[in-house]
Amino acid sequence: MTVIDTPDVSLDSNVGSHGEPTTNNPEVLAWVAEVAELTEPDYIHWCDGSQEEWQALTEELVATGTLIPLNKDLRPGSFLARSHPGDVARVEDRTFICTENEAEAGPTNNWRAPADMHATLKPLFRGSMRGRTMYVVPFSMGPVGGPITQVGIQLTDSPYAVLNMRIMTRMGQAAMDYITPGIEWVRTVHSVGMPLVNDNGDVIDDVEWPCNDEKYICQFPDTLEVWSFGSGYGGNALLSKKCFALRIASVMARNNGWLAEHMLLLKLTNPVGKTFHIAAAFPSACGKTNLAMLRPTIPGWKVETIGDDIAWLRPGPDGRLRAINPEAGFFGVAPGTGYSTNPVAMDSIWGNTIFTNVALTDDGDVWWEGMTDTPPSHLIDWQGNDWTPDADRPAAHPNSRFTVPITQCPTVANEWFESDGVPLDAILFGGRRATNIPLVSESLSWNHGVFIGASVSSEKTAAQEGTVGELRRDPFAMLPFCGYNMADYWSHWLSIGETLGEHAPKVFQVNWFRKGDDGRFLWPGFGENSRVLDWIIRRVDGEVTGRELAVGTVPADGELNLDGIHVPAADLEELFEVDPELWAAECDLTEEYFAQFGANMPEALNEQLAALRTRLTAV
Ligand code: GTP
Ligand code: SPV
Ligand code: MN
Repeated sequence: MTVIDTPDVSLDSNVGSHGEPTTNNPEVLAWVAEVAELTEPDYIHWCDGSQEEWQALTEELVATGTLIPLNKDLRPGSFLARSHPGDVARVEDRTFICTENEAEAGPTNNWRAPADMHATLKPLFRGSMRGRTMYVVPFSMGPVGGPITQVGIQLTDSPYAVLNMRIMTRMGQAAMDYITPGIEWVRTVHSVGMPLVNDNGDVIDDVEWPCNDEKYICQFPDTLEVWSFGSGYGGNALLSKKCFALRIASVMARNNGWLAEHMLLLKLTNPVGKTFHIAAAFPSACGKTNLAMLRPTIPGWKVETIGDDIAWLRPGPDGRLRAINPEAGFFGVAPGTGYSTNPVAMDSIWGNTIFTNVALTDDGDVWWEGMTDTPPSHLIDWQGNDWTPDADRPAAHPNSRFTVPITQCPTVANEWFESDGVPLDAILFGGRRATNIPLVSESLSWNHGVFIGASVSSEKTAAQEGTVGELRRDPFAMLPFCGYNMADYWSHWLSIGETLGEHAPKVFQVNWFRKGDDGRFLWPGFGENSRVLDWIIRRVDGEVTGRELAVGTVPADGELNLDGIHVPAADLEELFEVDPELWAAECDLTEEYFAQFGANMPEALNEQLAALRTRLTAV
């Protein structure tokens, strides 16, 4: 992608379409009119996704101070945004699944009846876009018209969201042209909830990051709708992402025999040129982007990136499970990303990138903890204040992010551009666990794999509001993202396994985050994770046998390639240690966790738990 220098294009010029709709689909026209009548924007801008539109919007946001242009020589075409300090992450306690019955949403989701929620939202959205422009943002999740692709439109009063949507999705006229009568599409509405004219007609000054203390992130799966109010940040505001591609899509998937998952997707080529495809579900900020961009440290292997956050999986005509990444960009965690950990990400963000809540250097570039070993001697921190290394607070917010097109990723796989998806060879479940969970283990069957996915727990991160480090259950890394009853979701996974039969991918559990008593990570992680992928692929290929433990099959002595690194023998042993007592306690907690699902709980998973207990007592 080339960087286009900043010519003088203002929003008044012939960019996108301002008043004039870019579709004659009566359903779209009626819906846009209805939302405009409710929210009362000054103007409606129909986005065409063009470079000129990008140019005009970034210029406007630079003028208002929402975007800070970065040094063109160091980070061309790139911008920094600083959010309101209270609007820095997804707000799970303000996220609702709105279905007729509470049981459909299940015990792990916040639930409201659709009519109730609409009654709550109506007064909030009434006049909420006064003084602002409402952008009509058509987008395609997957190549337009592909067999796994879905389409949607976001209405938003946030030009920052529009710019991010243009990176994160295939946004623009091609998507709008595809949305013709008879095509199913998802309706999403977003307002930052800060009108510029109040009910008395008084004009209010705009701020750099408008948002509202009151936030609602509401999914209506029955009507394929999302309504999001009060936040401009990430998964709260880029409604294609978690709201549509996971919460709404998981329900579409259940109804139509496919799966919408919080998974990275990668293509692996082994030393003899054979290719494999792996999907991996890790909770937020637990290593998906890093694994998707892995640079192998063992010779002969090649990793190419297909996706880093979301995968849609569907049994294909050949009977295998095929997967696409429905997104077109990365919304990646900045802290911890550096040349020593993720050089591919560093090379992706050379330009054309929006940074949110990172620190600004004196020469107009960006910095965050972990980008380099030593920080610059002076920075402007994520809140706009002077910062020096002796400050007792981080310069970048722990959930600061970069938004960048996937096409800038030097390892992007050709398969990303294709619409049929890749056949999966292995599915990985992971989490951030200081104890108990081995570095890698293979499930004993599909159903055991579903049990492993269902019982994942992980330490909380900065990706959501709340206490970092607290251990919580995050089944399939989908706790905040499953649009229906989690136990029914597990049943769906079990039934997909039946459909796939012998074609089902093998299922593994991994954990890069096990710690020694002294608190240090036992496994070097990052590029060295290629050693684990190597073992996984050799299991898929039947080249190695492993050794069976109560919790699954782990590498037998010598099977894990450790050439060229030194992992002390004691650490290696600890990485695979399964303490029967600690695991018995883990089983008790799993039983307690499963109990809340009552009659919805699939019997096959209770059986897996019982079988695990039996295996644990047999050792
Ligand atoms: P979301 O975008 O929130 O879904 O996160 P993600 O799952 O893509 O996580 P990401 O790859 O951005 O990693 C989050 C944090 O974990 C970063 O600070 C990484 O540096 C760190 N991390 C990733 N992989 C490893 C690893 O193998 N070992 C260790 N110790 N840390 C890792
Ligand atoms: C996550 O939290 O899993 C993310 C970031 O990928 S957000 O878009 O905010 O959901
Ligand atoms: Mn994520």
